[in-house]
Amino acid sequence: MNLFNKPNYSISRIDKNELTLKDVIAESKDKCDVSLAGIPFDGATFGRPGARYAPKYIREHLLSLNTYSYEFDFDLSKLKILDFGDIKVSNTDFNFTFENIFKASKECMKNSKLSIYIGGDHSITYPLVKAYCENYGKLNLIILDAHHDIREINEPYSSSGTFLRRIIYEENKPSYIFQIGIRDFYNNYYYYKKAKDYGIEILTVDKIRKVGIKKILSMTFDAAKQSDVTYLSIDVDVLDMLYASGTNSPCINGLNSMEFLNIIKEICKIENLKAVDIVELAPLYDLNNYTTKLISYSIAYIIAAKFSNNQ
Ligand SMILES: [Mn+2]
Repeated sequence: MNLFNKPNYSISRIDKNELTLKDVIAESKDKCDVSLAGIPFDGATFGRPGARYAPKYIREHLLSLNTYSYEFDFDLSKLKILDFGDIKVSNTDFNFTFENIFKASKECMKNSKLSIYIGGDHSITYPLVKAYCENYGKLNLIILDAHHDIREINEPYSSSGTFLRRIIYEENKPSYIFQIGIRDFYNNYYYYKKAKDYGIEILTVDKIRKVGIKKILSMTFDAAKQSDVTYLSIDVDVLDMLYASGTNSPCINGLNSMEFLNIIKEICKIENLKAVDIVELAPLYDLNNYTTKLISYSIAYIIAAKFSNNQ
């Protein structure tokens, strides 16, 4: 069975001298440097759904970006970037969805050096991390998020605030877990203690600012050295709500766009970084598409940071 739906988007060109990402995206399922896959699932959202529209909105913005980065002196057209399309999901059927994500991600990881998954709500990270643990072994999980997401699992109802607990309950679970960008007043002490008990390394926004990005992220490098693969999961609400209105649960006192990109740049230095997911972008709440634009830019930035030698 084909696990993907073909994406459709319309991007118009105004200048024939401009090379955009759309021009360099390949569609054949060959070996490639970067694979992209959308996961339009928000069936687990508790609150404001709408992350199912993110892959469509992000493609429109991402693929209309130009390919050159001054910062990295690198042109993305040097790479083979493949769009697998959207993984087939059902917003009312968790089992079908998670199974499809699990299987489809194996196709992406097999065919590319770096896979970028565009969610969807945060529940999609559960089948993805499970697939990477199974395929690679020791996994180093780095999460950018305002929240712990380790609520009790209460079947059959589930919210996206449970994804990490699902991951931890698996037999094949990550060896290291970092939560970067955790916020005051949006989490409670009970889950903070639980997160500590689970061995999660918690890096609050305050701590990041006090210690500094480079220094604080050195512990993720040490964990990566002890691991077979590193997986980065980005919840859009790690950004301050002034930069990210387009999300289920916007929170104040988060990262600004420069801090966000600097953290990403550091993490992209990790050699065994093989997967990135970006979740919880809800375009219908997004003021003037600002969040969508920032996230699309950050995807291009991740690719340039990862594949250039100019860090
Ligand atoms: Mn969150």
